[in-house]
Amino acid sequence: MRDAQPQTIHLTDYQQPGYWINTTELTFELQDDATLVTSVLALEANSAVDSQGELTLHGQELELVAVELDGQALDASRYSTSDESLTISGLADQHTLSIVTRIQPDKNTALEGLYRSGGMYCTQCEAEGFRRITYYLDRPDVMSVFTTHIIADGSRYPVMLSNGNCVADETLADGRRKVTWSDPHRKPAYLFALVAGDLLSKEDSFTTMSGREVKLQIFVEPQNIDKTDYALDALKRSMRWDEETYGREYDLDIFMIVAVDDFNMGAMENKGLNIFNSSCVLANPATATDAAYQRIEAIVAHEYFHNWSGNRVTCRDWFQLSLKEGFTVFRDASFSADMNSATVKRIEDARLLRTVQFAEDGGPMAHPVQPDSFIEISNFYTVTIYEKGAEVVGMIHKILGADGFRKGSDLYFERHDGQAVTIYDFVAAMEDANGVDLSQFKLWYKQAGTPIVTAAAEYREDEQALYLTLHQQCPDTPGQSGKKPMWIPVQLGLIDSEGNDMAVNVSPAQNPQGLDTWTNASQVLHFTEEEQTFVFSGLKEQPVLSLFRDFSAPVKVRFIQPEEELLFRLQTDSDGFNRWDAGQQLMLGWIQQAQEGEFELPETARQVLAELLADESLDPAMVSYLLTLPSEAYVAEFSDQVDPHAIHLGRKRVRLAVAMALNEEFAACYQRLESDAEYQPEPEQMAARALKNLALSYWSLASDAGVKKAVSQFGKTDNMTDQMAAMVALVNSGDDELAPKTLDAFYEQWKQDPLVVNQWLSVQCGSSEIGTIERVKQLMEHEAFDWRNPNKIRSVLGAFANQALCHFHAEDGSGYALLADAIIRLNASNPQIASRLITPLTKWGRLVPQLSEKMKAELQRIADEPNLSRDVYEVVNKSLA
Ligand code: B3K
Ligand code: ZN
Repeated sequence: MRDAQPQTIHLTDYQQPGYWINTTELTFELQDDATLVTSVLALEANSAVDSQGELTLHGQELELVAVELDGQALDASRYSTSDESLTISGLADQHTLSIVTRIQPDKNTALEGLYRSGGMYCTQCEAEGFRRITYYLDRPDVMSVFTTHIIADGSRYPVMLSNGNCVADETLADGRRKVTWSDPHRKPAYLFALVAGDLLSKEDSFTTMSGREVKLQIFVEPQNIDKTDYALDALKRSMRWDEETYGREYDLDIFMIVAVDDFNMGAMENKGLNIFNSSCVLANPATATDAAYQRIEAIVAHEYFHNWSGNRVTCRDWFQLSLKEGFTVFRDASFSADMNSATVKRIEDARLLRTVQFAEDGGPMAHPVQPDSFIEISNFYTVTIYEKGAEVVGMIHKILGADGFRKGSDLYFERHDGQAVTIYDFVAAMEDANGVDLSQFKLWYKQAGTPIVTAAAEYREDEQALYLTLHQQCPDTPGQSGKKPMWIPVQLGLIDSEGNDMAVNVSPAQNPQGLDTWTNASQVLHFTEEEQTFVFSGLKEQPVLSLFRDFSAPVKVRFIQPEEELLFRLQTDSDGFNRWDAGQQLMLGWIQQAQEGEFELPETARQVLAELLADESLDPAMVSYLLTLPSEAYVAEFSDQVDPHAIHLGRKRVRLAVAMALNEEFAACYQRLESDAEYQPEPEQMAARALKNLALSYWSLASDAGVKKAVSQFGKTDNMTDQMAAMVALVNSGDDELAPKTLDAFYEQWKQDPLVVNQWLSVQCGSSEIGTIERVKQLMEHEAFDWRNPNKIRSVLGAFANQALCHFHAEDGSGYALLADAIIRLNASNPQIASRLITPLTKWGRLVPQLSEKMKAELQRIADEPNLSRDVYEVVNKSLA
């Protein structure tokens, strides 16, 4: 909690530290009332900086017990403390500094630093949690070799883990157990981890490409031991993939994952000891949906990949966060694309960008991929840093091609292994390995906001040529105006009347700097000026244009294409992503139309959708996306002024119209895909289930036969994917008896399993049918709810505010008030979670006036609270500015 006005930290103020910490030896004595931490640091002055013998270490909520310098108690005149620091003066170039602190893991509800989750101790140090353990230079450019001793009652904490390898395990004279871990790799403190608990582990092994055997272990609470197989399998596939794709192998003898229930985010890449939110690692067929399996696969891969992109090469400062996060998300996305359907992965990425990242980029918290300033770094673990950052890396990949990109990443790892570097070091490696100048491209890292690309095409029959004029403009964002044109890779295709891609000649020559990217296989235009006209010649007929294939740049596209061209592309575009995109544009038009009055599905569209449903040659997962309407949040992002109730109504009408018009087709599709095969979490089965359950959701909306089928699927299935899909269909059927009956039955069946109960909470709170304010309030009083557990808060309040939009935006403002009350409460206990929950309230600027004012008033009410955490203070004040 702050006592003065929170300070803004600027990238331009970066300075190297005055001292390095060569080694760090930590001893944790875990006791019931408190934990004693002794830290012994080998300090060495940084010759590049004149520190005048003064060293300021970070610290937060610490009780200082003792300070010794070179074995002697330090005189009180030589040091001073504040709420957030310990300053020592009169230092020479080299010292051994020992510090003893006492901390209270039991009382730590912020879930940063060392805390208790259920019966176990665990840590979360990124970004600045280590300073809640001991006084330290808690900044990523200070890298040290860590040794960790853990002393505790061995019968209560049979498992005691830290980074690296276990080098000693002894019993002390007083009967306590002491375990020692040593990590040979230098690392910043944010990668430190400790776990102690009564845990079981599932073990496996992996032989690296150079023939070293690595022990793999997943630690869980005993009741979860049957939920570890999939994560272990995903881990091995990730390890192999990183060897094959990037030539990188693992570098310790052991790799451990620990599942904990109370965790602020998904998972954490601590060196050799990843700590996971249990929802992102535990799965078995009965309790986890296909979506959960895929999330687990992606997050296990993401954290593993950080071992190179993040740990071996880390960030110089937190403004460089996207160096590791953007690159690592790009890597995990490529992995998921390789493991499953690349088209579907791209669709999911684009959906996230368009609904969440574009909203952030267009709102009060907009910031560049490399921010210039922040108040609280925890607020910058955003979709912009992660997902837009990954898109920026993806554009480098598109510009350089796969081989060029690999040359660049090889050079990057070779140059910077063991270092803490900047985003521009990454770009420089890409440039140097390929002899390309990416100066203009780097604007993607510095300019916030989503560029808008307007396209106009004219076919000149006499010349047999298509003139394509592109114009780009990037809107102003807080603190940034007058943006420069960016280098935008535009992947495109020209489609003939048969639906085939045409061979293309383009002028002016589009190979800047000798880049060989314009080929008929990979048609990437380099659009670098504010306005540019490209001429495609030798076209015997007027083509249908397919722009930004594969979502080749994170931009908004303004290109008006008639309905029949969109339908044609939905049927024929050779690029699966753009097939989906054409369909979404079409459906968006329907939803907008249906906001004005009743809607009937046009017959031509009905036929195309029917053909897609029946076409067994297509990937069913892709078809299920082709037939999914844009979400309300997606539609909102495509509206100038947002009226959530009109959007809800329009979408509901279109959904019902599609369901009615294709009732038989959905029934037939469902029946074709029904299967008795034993559940496996593998791509082919998952794809079939996705389409089958999509068919069920429409079928149950329009006919009793569909509802009956949902009831029977709910009752007899061996897997959560089908059970959950049936439950969602029944909850949303509008049947006042069936919905509560199904929910009660589900809770009775699963009340012992917290992860399943969270899904149960989230289905209700996120439902536009039943996720009313009253229900959310009831569920916050339910035995299944717990204010200390972030997963529960997300399942209830996150689902409500982000999905049940017609209730969240209740006309009287009560939805906003409910959320604001929760934020105020959580501000005191868990500022990070409180701050995350503000996002839905930051969107007041684009809402219809009557709602906008009510939302803003709730933000103001939060701002007026005393004792706001830095986290909440920053988001609320920037949103009101
Ligand atoms: N690096 C962590 C995120 C830490 C968040 C700190 N507030 C997980 C990840 O991106 O892999
Ligand atoms: Zn990450």
